[in-house]
Amino acid sequence: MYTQAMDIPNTDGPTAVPAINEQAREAEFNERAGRGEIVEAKDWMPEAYRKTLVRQISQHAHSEIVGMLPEGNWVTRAPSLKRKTILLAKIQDEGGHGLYLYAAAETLGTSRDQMLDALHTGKAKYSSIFNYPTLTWADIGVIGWLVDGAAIMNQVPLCRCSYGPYARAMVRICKEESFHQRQGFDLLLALSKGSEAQRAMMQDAVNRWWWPVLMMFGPHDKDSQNSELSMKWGIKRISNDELRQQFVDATMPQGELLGVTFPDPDLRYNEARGHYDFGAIDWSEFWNVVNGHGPCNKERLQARVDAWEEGAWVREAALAHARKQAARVAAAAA
Ligand code: FAQ
Repeated sequence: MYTQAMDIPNTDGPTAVPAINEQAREAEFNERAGRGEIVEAKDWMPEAYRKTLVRQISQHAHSEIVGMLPEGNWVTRAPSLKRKTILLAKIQDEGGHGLYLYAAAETLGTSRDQMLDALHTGKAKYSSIFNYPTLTWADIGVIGWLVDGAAIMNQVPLCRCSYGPYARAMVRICKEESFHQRQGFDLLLALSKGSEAQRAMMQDAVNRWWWPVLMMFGPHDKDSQNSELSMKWGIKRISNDELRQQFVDATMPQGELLGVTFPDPDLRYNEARGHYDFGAIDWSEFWNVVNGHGPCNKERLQARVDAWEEGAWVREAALAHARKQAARVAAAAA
């Protein structure tokens, strides 16, 4: 906990005591973060730490709820009742992840309305991956296997993030993501044992999703403007490039089991490095998508705005109900 050694006197009143030098307070914070101590919502924290956490957690929350849309596209067309129930459960989990994350960001003093407004007005980012279309049923398997697989790789270290509410939310999220990854792999395993057309559909989906999935980890470390501070504060524990490499290494044997190839002629095991080498990522595509010009950006944002507007009556009804309940409790107490 960060508060004990930092009992800062109240400086608001007439008996105000001069605040401890900001720099010294920040230095102490940095030292504690460096030791791996956990920061809680009411602890003192530098404004920049609070700001970057709100930035990352709210973007993460937006990614979860926007991420429901590409898969939602296939609920009515799942090939069996079993696959439909699995898909529904997965999509609901993603909605739940968004809620845990919005709640974690709210502990930093930002309201859910503010965060959603930033999403709806296009000011907030969400993961680039959800701006690609789901064209076939195999895309649902590939999202589970590769997109959730990449998400787990990135999110397991976040369970050790220095900010307690975020780290605790991530523990549960990672458990559920693990089910998501397995259901995707299981779906693809079924396709791999199917007809020639089903195997071709799976290969086509891998070809389309592979590069966008590698982009999920963010820009190269040298171009990652937030990494230095996030690593110093223990928000990020492993860099974008290291996580991307871990993901490629873990995925290759799984691809072999499914009998798929990857659309990268430079992808091969490098004995000397003990890792897979892979080709250059097209960063112009990445920034194009991040800046709102991907294949589905407009459609995704519009779907969220429509859901918000069409759900207004539910929020109003819930608030009216809460007010009525509160009035009843107050009347009973009187
Ligand atoms: N898309 O300086 P860095 C999921 C932005 S959840 C869009 O390296 P940072 C589950 C970045 O924000 C997937 N923007 O940034 C699921 C920054 O801009 P800013 C989401 C991106 O924060 C599965 C700028 O580029 N996961 O998949 C992306 O240190 C299936 C420079 O980048 C998380 O959010 C991108 N891919 O590292 C749901 C995990 N990459 O903010 C449904 C938490 C970078 O300065 C279905 N987030 N940018 O304006 C993180 O770990 C980090 O924020 C990174 C980026 C690693 C994403």
